[in-house]
Amino acid sequence: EHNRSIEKYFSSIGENASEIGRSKADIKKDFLHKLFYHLGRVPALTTDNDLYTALALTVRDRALRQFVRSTEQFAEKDARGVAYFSAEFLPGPHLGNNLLNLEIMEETRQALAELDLDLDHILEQEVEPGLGNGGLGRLASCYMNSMATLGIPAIGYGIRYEFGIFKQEIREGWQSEATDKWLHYGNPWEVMRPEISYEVKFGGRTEAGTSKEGKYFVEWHPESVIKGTAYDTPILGYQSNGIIMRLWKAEAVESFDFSIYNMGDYYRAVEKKLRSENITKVLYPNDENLSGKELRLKQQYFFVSCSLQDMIHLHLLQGRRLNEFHEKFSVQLNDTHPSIAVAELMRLLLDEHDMEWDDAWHITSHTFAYTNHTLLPEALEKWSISLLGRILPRHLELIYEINSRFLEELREKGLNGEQIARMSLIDDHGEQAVRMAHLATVGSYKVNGVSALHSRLLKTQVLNDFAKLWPEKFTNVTNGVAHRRFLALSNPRLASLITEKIGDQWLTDLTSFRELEKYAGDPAFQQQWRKVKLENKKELCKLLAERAGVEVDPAMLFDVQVKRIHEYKRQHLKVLHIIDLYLRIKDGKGEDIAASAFIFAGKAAPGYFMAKLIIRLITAVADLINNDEEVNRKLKVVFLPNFNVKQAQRVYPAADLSEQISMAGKEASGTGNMKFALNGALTIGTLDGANVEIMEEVGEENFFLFGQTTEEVQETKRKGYRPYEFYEENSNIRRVLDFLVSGALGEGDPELFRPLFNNLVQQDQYQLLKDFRSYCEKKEEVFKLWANESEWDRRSILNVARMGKFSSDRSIRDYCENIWNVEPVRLRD
Ligand code: GPK
Repeated sequence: EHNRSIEKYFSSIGENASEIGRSKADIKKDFLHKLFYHLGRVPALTTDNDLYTALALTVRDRALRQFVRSTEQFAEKDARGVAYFSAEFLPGPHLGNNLLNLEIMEETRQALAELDLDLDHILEQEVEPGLGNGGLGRLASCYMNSMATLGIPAIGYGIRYEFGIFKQEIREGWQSEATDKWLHYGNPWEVMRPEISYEVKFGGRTEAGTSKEGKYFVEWHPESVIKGTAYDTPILGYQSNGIIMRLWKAEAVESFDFSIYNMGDYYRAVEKKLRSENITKVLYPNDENLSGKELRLKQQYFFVSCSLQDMIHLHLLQGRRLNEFHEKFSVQLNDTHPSIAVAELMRLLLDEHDMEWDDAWHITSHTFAYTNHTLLPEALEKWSISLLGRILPRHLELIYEINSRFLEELREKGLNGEQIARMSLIDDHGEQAVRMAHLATVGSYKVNGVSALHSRLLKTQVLNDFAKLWPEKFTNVTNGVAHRRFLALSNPRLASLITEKIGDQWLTDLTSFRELEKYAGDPAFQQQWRKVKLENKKELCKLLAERAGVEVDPAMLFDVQVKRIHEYKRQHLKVLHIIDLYLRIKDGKGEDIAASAFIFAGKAAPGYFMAKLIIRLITAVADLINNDEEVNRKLKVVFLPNFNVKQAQRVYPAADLSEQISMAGKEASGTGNMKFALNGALTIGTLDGANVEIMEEVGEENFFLFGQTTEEVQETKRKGYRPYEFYEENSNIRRVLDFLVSGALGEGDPELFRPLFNNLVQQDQYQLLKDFRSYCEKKEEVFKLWANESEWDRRSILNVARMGKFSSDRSIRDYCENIWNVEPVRLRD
């Protein structure tokens, strides 16, 4: 039943702009209103968090208005929509970004100034939602911003973790982890939707039967049922549109019997409630490594089931028939984390909506598209049959059925037994397990990698059999970044300098940066460019002093590597080089070395020993160098703790050199590489992931390329790589490696870094020693160029000018065209 008065008011939200104004006076009035009436604060007792919350609520009203209007317009057009399924989102702080997208930054700043309040101080209060590990989660959030900007009818579905990625602290040089209590002060951005909730079943058994009409059916008698409730956060695009990120929180189902007579049962019921809520308690902190934990599987299934039920509900609510589901929705699977969705949609259609197998399979396999984000074998998800069968017995049956039909198809095509075993959804080596990448590939109508190189390797290696079978299924979408957050918002100095020169159309069309090329050689422009960078570096210096206790001279070359700590990303390659420089200076042979600040940041998975040891190595080298008067005017080393989106926004604008030094073939794309270059850093990098395309765009002459290619890496391995030979034959390498175990580092314990030493000398699976010389030589070129200020600036300007391709707006357009078949809806303002 519709309420006419409400409906009338609703439509006036669109027409009557004064309902929710954008002027300084409106913002000021609403802010005070929120402070007094929403938070109930008297001026004398107002805290910084109250001010932040009041402003956030003021802005959220405006964001929700955009979302409501966009939704109405999408509905009117009956447009095909996208559901982005992701176990991770890393939105970063919302407030500043929303002010930018609503174009009310200045009005807000002034409104607050009239109240003697400082916007920047208030922005600092926000605790960001760390609901992701790194690149994959951040990519999902960049895509949300671009989908909103382009007017794609989209929704992001995920998990409302109560505790996000741990907070990293450095204690005596080691990483230690603290719980991320991001909801402690409340979350003003979300709207809880108690009426939007679904039941999700777990465990138990299935029972097959035949109905009166002679129809075969299966009933699932679960062991437990958990309720998922929606929490919506508006995500704005630039200028007008808004979409939502819908995150599910697990709760006990209401039907729980709490009216229990005896104490024992009451406590049992309470325990059950607590167990239910466990599902969305905490994000698993393993990046590109499977946990294999039961709770993780439950998380994946829980959010996927809620989301699909929600979509079906919406679909039917709009009076549509289920057999056109795939015509109305495309579901993008962000890696295999949500890939159980293939079995779940089948279950919903077959068991809950009485559909026949062939119809259900047609819909399912035309609904999903799968993005692969890594080729690392240890990251390819597998769930053991015994675990899967225990938690999701019905899904295991369905997976078996999908598999037997698929294998039959392969047999008909004449594939041999070996090929068929390789492609099976079930891995028979050791403990039987379901290969989730195979399930996702079979159940999707498109599969994509995240850079040209990665997509090629996906087709020729990891999913080669599938690519041969269904060549047209495979495609590439090179990653991109939200340039509004990572340039307009986080680097306002550079943004205004650029806008002064070429206007502001770049905010919605990054390719217009090309116009900067003609100023690259202009000495006056170069000087302004340099000044911006210097100011940004001064600001980063404050952060480094505050958070890492290291004083850095902003005139130094800021050589930065920030990303998750992983052996394949080779942070230790950079460390080996730093030790080499240190030893050279100690030898009195350091004249040609540019004064450099080597900055690192990134989290290590709590159970990843080598990654943690690499952090310890960085802090040990930092202690040694920063406290040595002979070298510390020339070199500084800093490990900035707790890298997150907020810090990233301060780091990228201040970098001179971007380190993208993974072993070729291992980094699927990288996105930090794009953020650095967009902010004017030059890149030293291997031909890996999107580095290849970055170099293509900016020109080889403006990129410090080193190391082996993917093919060379594979050739080295094939021939039997013996890193010990490099240790023996290259005196530089030997000197640096021996230094690791000399007792000069750490607490004087020569055994501290022995595991690293041994690993490099004996295995070195990421071929650091093989690439070491080439890396060092490239660094000499870097130092030489650094001495030539205007040439460095010219290349920096050219890098920025040629970054147009790497906006996530372009990536989303690619998804629309190649995968989703969705048209942007031009929205009226
Ligand atoms: C890939 F497989 C995974 C994963 O579990 N987590 C993650 O962050 C990253 N990634 C890749 O390592 C990056 O190369 C890539 O740019 C990013 O995903 C986004 O595609």
